[in-house]
Amino acid sequence: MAPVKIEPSDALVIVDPQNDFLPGGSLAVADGNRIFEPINLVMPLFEHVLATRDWHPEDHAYFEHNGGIWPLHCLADSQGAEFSPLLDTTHIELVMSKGTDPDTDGYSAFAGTDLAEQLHTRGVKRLFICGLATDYCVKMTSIEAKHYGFEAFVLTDAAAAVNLKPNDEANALADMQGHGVTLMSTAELH
Ligand code: VGL
Ligand code: ZN
Repeated sequence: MAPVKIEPSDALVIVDPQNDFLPGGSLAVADGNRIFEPINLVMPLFEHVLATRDWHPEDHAYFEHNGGIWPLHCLADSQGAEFSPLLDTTHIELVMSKGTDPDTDGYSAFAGTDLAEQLHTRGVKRLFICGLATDYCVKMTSIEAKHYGFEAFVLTDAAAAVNLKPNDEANALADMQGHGVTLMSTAELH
């Protein structure tokens, strides 16, 4: 696609750049660490930088020990829920916790949070979404962003997938495009 010029009404949204989703973590994305170089590089270009964090209670319904599909991860206040030391946090103006309700999956950063309101208050119109994981929280956040009236772009070099099944990433990318989300690389941002 053509280069995209970053405007003051744009926001970078970094989804769940947390230890548990990275090598050594309990729900590790194999190549997750590759996202940090492009993220740290583009962060200073944005007027608004927000991050989300998966922030679960131990009784969350989707944990394996409660009959769900996920190993225990991102327990609120645990080391695994901390941001990766590879992330430059100096430009982040707001951190949203999500997944705090034990009965909803909380994949979308808009689920159970006031993210839409926070963005509207700041006059934000377009979201450039990156982080972890492409096939869950990045996907659901970008699709829901459209529902809330934002233009949504996913920075594919700055996002990585869990890939429980080998095609999950490709399917997620197609799904996002089908919902009007634009896929692009950080190299196309100016
Ligand atoms: C996520 C699975 C479970 C994510 C969070 O951040 O994409 N995936 N919880
Ligand atoms: Zn989670």
